[in-house]
Amino acid sequence: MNIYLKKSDPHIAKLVAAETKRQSETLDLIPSENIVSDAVLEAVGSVLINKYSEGYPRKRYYAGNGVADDVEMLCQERAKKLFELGDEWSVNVQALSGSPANMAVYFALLKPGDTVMGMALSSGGHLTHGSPVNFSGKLFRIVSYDVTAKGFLDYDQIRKIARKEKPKMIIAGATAYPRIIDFEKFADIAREVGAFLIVDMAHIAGLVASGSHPSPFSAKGARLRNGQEQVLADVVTTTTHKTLRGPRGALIFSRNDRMIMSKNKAGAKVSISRAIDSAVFPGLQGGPHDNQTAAIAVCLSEAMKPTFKTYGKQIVKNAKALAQHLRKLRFKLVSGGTDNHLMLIDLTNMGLTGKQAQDKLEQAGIIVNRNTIPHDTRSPFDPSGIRIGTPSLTTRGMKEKEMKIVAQLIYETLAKSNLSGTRKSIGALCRKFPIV
Ligand code: DSN
Repeated sequence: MNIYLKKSDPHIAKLVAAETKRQSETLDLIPSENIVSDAVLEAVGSVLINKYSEGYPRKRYYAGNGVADDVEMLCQERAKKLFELGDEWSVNVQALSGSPANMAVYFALLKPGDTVMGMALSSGGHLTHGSPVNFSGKLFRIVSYDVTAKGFLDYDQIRKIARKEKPKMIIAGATAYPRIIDFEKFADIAREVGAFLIVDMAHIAGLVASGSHPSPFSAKGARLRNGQEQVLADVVTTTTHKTLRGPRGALIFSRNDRMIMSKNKAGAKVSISRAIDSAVFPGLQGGPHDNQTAAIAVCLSEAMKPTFKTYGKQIVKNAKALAQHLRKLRFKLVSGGTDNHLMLIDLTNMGLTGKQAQDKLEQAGIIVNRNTIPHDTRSPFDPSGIRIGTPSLTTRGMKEKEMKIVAQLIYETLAKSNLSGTRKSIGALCRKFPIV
């Protein structure tokens, strides 16, 4: 492994080896992380990295882009096929990651100062859903919605806020929400107030692809009078490296049959998709990372295999099993459990802060991230909870039986002061389910 790197830069080679060892010998419960296939790794490390291809397929600014065009078009075709999308949908595969993807949507559809509704960071929303420290909160007028004290979305409350504030854009999606998101209700609210509905499905894309979470694209079975499926979101963004199990990257799906006023040509109209393409390039980025696009295409093809369907369903089964065993061990879970790949543990009854728990778990070999719980009174730097999820352990092949062991190991780590026995058990479990 890494024969050239070892020769030319032993220092970096050593660090890569150390990270490989760390990943192999710890249990990764961070719900936004996963383990990519060797095929994805090879595509990321391929010679496509050498090429500049500013522009879009067949409309590039540099020569020599025949292969880059084929890679990008194949990636687009696979993305649409995976999520079963028709001709009315287009997909941009160039945004470098989730935040630039969301930024492109804001810049395509809105003017600075326009009103946007998104989930508050403290309730589980993402920074780009309107946090005051992010471009979204700095450039736009944000009206955040919260979850209830028990941790659930309250759609009546969201509708009330939308009616009062008349947002131009509503964002549905989260980074720390353990329950199903009702995209039909969000679509209904957005239509009523005349807002664009943007779904950020970064966390759950793999679950949507495997049929383990309702689709944000259309309500299957619900037909409009003209016989078309009921359309939900106008735009769907996602990263490609969480439950979708691909490389770092993003996809922006948008309706090419919805027209808006052009920002570049007074009085002219363009489709949402066209406006988003222009916002990504040349609006925000230069050349796309073609090696990353190729690796996304690989992960999309992997996600079309029947084994991925089984994988997505197992992620949820494992999360439910882990939640059940944690509850038996007296852990308090926000909303009482989970419907998806993650859960939030409220540590307030345990005399521990999120940071203390995160650090102690890391010492034992369990990797989690501290997280605010709804209506947290502590700061995000040392909040009252931790967030855990099952995508990575499920990739390693663990099932419900192992989730009982993992729950017990979390309990022991947080309850005991001498961790040597627990550390050994974690090491043994990791060896039984290797990452490569
Ligand atoms: N940082 C990601 C997460 O961990 O959920 C969100 O972008």
